[in-house]
Amino acid sequence: MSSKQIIENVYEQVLKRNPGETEFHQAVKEVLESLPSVLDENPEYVEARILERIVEPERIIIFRVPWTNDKGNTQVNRGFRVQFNSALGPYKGGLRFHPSVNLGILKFLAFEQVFKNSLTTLPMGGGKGGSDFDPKGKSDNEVMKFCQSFMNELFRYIGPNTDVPAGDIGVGKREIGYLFGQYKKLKNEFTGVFTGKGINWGGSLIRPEATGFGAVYFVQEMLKLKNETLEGKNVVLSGFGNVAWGVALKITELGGKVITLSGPDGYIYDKDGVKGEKINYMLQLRASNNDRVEDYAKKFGVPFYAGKRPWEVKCDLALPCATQNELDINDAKTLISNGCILIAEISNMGCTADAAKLATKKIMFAPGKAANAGGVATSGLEMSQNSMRLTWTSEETDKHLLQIMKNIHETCLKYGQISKDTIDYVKGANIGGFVKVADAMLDQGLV
Ligand code: NDP
Ligand code: 2IT
Repeated sequence: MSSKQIIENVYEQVLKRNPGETEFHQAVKEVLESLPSVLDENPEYVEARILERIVEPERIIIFRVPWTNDKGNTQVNRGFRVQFNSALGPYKGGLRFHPSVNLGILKFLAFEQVFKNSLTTLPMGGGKGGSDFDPKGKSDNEVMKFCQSFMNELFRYIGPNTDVPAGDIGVGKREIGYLFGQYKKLKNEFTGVFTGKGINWGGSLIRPEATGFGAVYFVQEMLKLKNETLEGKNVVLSGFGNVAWGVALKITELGGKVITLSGPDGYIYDKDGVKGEKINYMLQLRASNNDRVEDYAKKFGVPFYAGKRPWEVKCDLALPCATQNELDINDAKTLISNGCILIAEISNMGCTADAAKLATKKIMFAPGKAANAGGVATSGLEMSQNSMRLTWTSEETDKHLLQIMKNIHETCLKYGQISKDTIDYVKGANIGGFVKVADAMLDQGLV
């Protein structure tokens, strides 16, 4: 059977076994499509059924999360942890609290995480979890109650050598604090079971900034290949959360100008650039739990476009930083015809498959599993510091982060250079991430 046929069969099986999980299908398809040449060169992967095994999570935990709101009413949410692959290390990946969360979304995120974590070269397997809990409008006390109940079940399945969660959409330092506190109480252990912890109780400097900083370092490497820099570039961002904040800081520091931010309500356009106190204000916006970016427009007197996405704004670089499939083929066409030279996914799977393919062909395109790996890489550095029971300076951590992002870029070139001028970063990241996991699975036998 040809490699292409093997891949098609595996994909058919994924569709059959995981009905309705469209985001998971999309993520699997994108990885499988990168692999024909790898299977041709490595028949041992076919023999050992690596593809069939790698698309199947090792374990999924689904649980009830009951809690009481401030009025004393009982609420019930659903909690999840997808422990996808532990060939390279303990399961590692964030928790997402958002009303849109379902099993298919968490499986796509956990699957992506397996290859992303492999690309970092640090010893981490892949996992993801979360809940359909909606933090919007909840009091601190309600968030704490929810987190404690969530941990009352999850604590059985995680640990510093088993599974190490972190943040993602709707889970930041506050939530990690409540989750960690409850874990500590239940286990009577102070260990590095979470990353993204507060700085004075085991967290790493630079972790809050790391996803954004790392992504900008990656973009810098891409631009270097075209003899370009960030200096003077107009950058369109979506989102206004933790990741968008880190990107805005680093782009501004390196001489670029961030001209948009967006939320579920629409986008703001700031022709002078989101800089200085405006970047700090992003943190307030996020912490307000209001889901609104319009407040920025009111505060700084800039235009707000209700119900619209920022991709219609003319720019040099477009960086989706909010959520999956937030930039589609029409957005990509608009960006390209407006002169955009680079799209990098900083949210996980920020672009639809056809948008990513078009951008790879016409301009430069980076997939999330490469571009946003700096967040989890710095989580890996936090784990190292916890194991050694010491802390590194910002400079030291940032230096490691920069080097890791450069290495990931090199890996993408190694496996993704398809002609002198064209690099298929999707292919490069998928193959680079896959081979390490596949080899480790071969070494460890049929488990
Ligand atoms: P935050 O919760 O801090 O911010 C998320 C942003 O995305 C908010 O602006 C949020 O608005 C918006 N958003 C979320 N869901 C939707 C939706 N369905 N429609 C429109 N907007 C939405 O999360 P992060 O900044 O941490 O995460 C942003 C992206 O980066 C995610 O894709 C995440 O997976 C990815 N990522 C995060 C890493 C990290 O370390 N935190 C690491 C690597 C990737 P609102 O919530 O108000 O709807
Ligand atoms: O998508 C991601 O890589 C994250 N949300 C960060 C995961 C982590 O374990 O730091």
